Amino acid sequence: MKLYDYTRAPNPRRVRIFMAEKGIEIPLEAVDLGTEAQFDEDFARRNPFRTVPLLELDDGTHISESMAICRYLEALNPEPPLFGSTPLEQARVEMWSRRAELTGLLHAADVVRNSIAFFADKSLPGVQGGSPQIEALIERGKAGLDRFFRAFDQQLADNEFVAGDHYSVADITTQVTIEFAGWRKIGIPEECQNLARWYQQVSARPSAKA
Ligand SMILES: N[C@@H](CCC(=O)N[C@@H](CS)C(=O)NCC(=O)O)C(=O)O
Repeated sequence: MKLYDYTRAPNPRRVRIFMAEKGIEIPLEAVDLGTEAQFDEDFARRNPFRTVPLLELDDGTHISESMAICRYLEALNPEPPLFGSTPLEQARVEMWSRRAELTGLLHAADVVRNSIAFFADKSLPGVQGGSPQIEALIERGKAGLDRFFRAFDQQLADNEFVAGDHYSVADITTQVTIEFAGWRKIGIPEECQNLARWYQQVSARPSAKA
């Protein structure tokens, strides 16, 4: 097995944190997004969506999409369960995981990809040129992130972790979203003390170094 990775990018980091939490080691191969290596023919053949992370199995099968990779690894290494144990826990993890991705990570991506010069004309991941930046998405992304911070802060007022009593993939996506928003100096609002407490806690886990 091999994981195509790029250290600075948020999505591969989700998988590396997941692996660290499970104690799984998989050889990493860097795909340098800085030099647009994702568009090289060799990589594009492996993943026509031209994004990382990408998991390559020993028989040549490829799995992309961070959460699909994590689900595969969870099935092979069930302990500790990071997608929930009981049916209710699993539903809660899925709910908060999707909320983190749809109302957090994607807004952070809108802000970053529509404001940094490096992404001019490639504001969409995996698309080489022809996707110009849209300024209005920066403001919409910031407003979305503000709602995300406040909603997750409220959830964390009564819960130790994002999906309830146990650490899960929902925590991983939330953590990476906060880091990604930080690229544009957007931080947790002062009044979101529960979120700040939780962020400090997950950042102190050994997996945060992944
Ligand atoms: N939904 C995908 C998103 C993958 C993605 O967008 N990856 C980024 C790095 S964080 C990428 O490969 N970007 C390629 C590009 O910028 O062209 C996942 O969860 O894996």
